[in-house]
Parts: sequence; structure tokens; C-alpha cells
Amino acid sequence: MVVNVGPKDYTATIVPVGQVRSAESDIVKVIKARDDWHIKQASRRKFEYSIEVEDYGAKAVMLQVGVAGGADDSGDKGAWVYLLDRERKVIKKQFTKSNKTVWLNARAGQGELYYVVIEDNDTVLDGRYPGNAGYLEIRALIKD
Ligand SMILES: [Ca+2]
Repeated sequence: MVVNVGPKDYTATIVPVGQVRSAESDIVKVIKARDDWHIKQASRRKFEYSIEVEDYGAKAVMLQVGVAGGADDSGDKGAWVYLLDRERKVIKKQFTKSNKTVWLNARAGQGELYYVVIEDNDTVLDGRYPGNAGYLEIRALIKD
């Protein structure tokens, strides 16, 4: 499926919320199949999303945060993606200039709260394609 959003073209795979098995027999739980993120106001240059990782009773859980659409036509041409813990300490960060999905992976505590922050401080907010926008997708890899 290709979705045309302004100057960007996305190829998006639609994954239903639920469980699938990965190649290594870990369980992949889709926490968020796909959601939009957007930065289009001067007063709100950070887009924030909270994640609660369930207690799966598993040996370990890997959180996988995928962000697509970071590429921009102005400023530094991209956006920052942060994964924060409950205390808002940065666990992972990555700058993306890609419209493809970039993945931030981190071991997660079960029953814990995390935040995904997408920040673009220099995207131009007027003109034909104002601001920056894309999709995010969040999974938990459950290791038994
Ligand atoms: Ca930018």
C-alpha cells in the first residue's frame, strides 16, 4: 500500500494488533500497529506518545519502536526520535532523515511506562508542505 502525503511516499505494511511469531519463536506483540505523528505548531515541536509495557511474565521483553517519515524538506532535513523511561531519562535516541522506518530497540521492564518523543525544532511551519509528519509503530518482543 502506498500512501501519498505531500512530498512523501510511504510504503506501509498493515499489521493487525495481536500476536505473531517471529523467526526465532519469540512472541511479537504489536502494541501499536500504526499511528500518525505530526509537528505543525510552533508551540508544539515535540510529539509525545506513551507506552505501557504489560507484565507478560516473560524472561525478557524488548521494546521495538519504529518511526517512519522523519525526512523533511527544510532545516536539517530530519527529526530526532527519543525513547524515554518513566523518569524521562533518555534510553535511546536517533536522528532520522529517512521516510523509511527506523527502529529503536531497548530492553524494557514489564509493567513499566515509556515515552516516545519525536522532535523537530527547525521544520518550516508554513509554505506548501508545512511541518513534519509520519507514522509510528510499537512492538514488544517477548522472550520466554
Ligand atoms: Ca528538522
